Amino acid sequence: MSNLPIYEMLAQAFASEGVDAVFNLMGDGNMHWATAMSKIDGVQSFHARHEHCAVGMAVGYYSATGKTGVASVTCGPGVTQISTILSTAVRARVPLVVFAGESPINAKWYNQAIDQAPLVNATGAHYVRAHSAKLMHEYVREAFYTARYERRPTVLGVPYDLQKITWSGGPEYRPSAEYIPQPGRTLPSPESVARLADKIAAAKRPIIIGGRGAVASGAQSAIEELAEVAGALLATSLPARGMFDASPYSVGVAGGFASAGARELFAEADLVIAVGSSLTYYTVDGGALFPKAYVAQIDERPLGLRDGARAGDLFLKADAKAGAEAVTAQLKRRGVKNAGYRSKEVVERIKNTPIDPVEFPIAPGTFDPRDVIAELDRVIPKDWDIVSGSGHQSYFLTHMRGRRPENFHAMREFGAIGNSISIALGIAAARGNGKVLLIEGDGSLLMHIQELETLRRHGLKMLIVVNNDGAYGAEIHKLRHDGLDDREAIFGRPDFAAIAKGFGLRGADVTDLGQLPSILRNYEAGDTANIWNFPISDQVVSPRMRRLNVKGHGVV
Ligand SMILES: Cc1ncc(C[n+]2csc(CCOP(=O)(O)OP(=O)(O)O)c2C)c(N)n1
Ligand SMILES: [Mg+2]
Repeated sequence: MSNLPIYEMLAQAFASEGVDAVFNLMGDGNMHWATAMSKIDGVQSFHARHEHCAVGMAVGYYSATGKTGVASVTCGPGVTQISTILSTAVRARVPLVVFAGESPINAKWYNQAIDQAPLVNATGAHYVRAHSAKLMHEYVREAFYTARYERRPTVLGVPYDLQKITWSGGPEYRPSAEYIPQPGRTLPSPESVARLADKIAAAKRPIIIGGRGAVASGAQSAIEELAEVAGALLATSLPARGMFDASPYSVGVAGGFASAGARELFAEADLVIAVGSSLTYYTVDGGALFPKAYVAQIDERPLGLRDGARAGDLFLKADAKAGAEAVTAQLKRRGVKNAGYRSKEVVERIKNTPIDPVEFPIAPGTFDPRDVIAELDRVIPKDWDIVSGSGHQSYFLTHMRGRRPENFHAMREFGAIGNSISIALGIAAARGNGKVLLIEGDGSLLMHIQELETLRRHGLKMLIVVNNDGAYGAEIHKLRHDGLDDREAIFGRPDFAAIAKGFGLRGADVTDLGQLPSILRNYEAGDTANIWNFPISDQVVSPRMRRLNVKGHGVV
């Protein structure tokens, strides 16, 4: 290993961590390392047009593959650019390692020098200052260990003059996997199982919410069996959306985005069991979703206080699958088999209650976004990945049915717009099958429209649907409600078909929803990304927005 420059050795250490894709934007601080990475067999290199998006692509890559996302940026301005996406990744608990240059450690003055660690730490991410040439292996291992074991984004900062000195050699790199404990599934204590079984035996209207932890643990059928014995309805958090879509007892997504029918059923629930879901502010709709319910959690790391609120009354510390199985076994031993909340009448209610019954006037030449989503849901095959954009329009796509949670991507916990194009690009890079659909707002897409060039240059194929209301919809609906002039948030509907063409992609202006099957065939037959522009009404206000407006404040 000797005679290697440190950047080369660092690239090899990253490869030893199993890295097979890197998302970069180069500068002095990372270009040597990025070039060395690109020469390693089996590593694919991508280059974005904004650092935020390089990291966003790495986040998407993780979301599609479950592998640690890896990005690289230069020092100073390269690092200041990524604070929003780091915050987003921290909230979504994404295992992510960002290789960042630092300004030269031996320079007395350097124009791009800033103290990077506090900036990164302010986002909640971990910062590794790699300032000793001797300890470089330890630094890389710490970065991957923290990212993977703690699911915490980590930035590895290496002064770029240090990167160029010769690695003095040392023992072979030992990857983080050798250090990460593998204790197996956590089993619940018998007392906690008995307590929950008591509650279930007495419950008349239980609902189980499955979250990301349930997806990761492969708990779907264990939860479905528990729900059957308990007579429980099924729901999911937003990130686990789709897990129980095949069940007639599934009410879909819990939380602020829940359908009208789901809200009615949750309002009467007397027991809610969260399995592998930490019951965020979003999932419980700020406490408004199930006010009457006793709340139990089955989780590896149960939280009593979540997002400022009490998150449960009873806690089973357990892996989602093992916990659900233990409770089911206990109920069976006791001979419990409840009808609970399950009846023909409830199945009919779930089937027949519209997602949102409220009607709005739709101006000629515009669509009701609910019709756009319903038609997309019908036409887009169920095995595609769906990426949620942001803004007001993101409510509607939540109600697409029949897609696995592994194929649904919503990293929205930080509430930032503009992230989804790069997340979708990372997913498209991982899948390489053209079956990725991003559904985005016009304002959010324009925030990082430059990435259409990345899409084109790397020959990635995906479909972008723009719900184009010609405005910052989230803002106009709030301004209108508060009786203010909405014009400051209205920009007119951008011509996304022309924008797509300008970037060498293909675009379509949808004027009739009947066009979808044929434009989908065109997309499938071609080899470039497509943007479909849907002029949507700015009069349709989502139920979530209507409730936020009534409250006068809330989490977007
Ligand atoms: C980075 C960032 N800037 C500003 C906001 C405030 N904001 C929330 S939603 C929104 C409008 C987004 O517009 P668009 O993508 O067109 O979606 P729409 O609300 O119109 O459906 C804005 C500006 C934010 N959440 N994040
Ligand atoms: Mg908009």
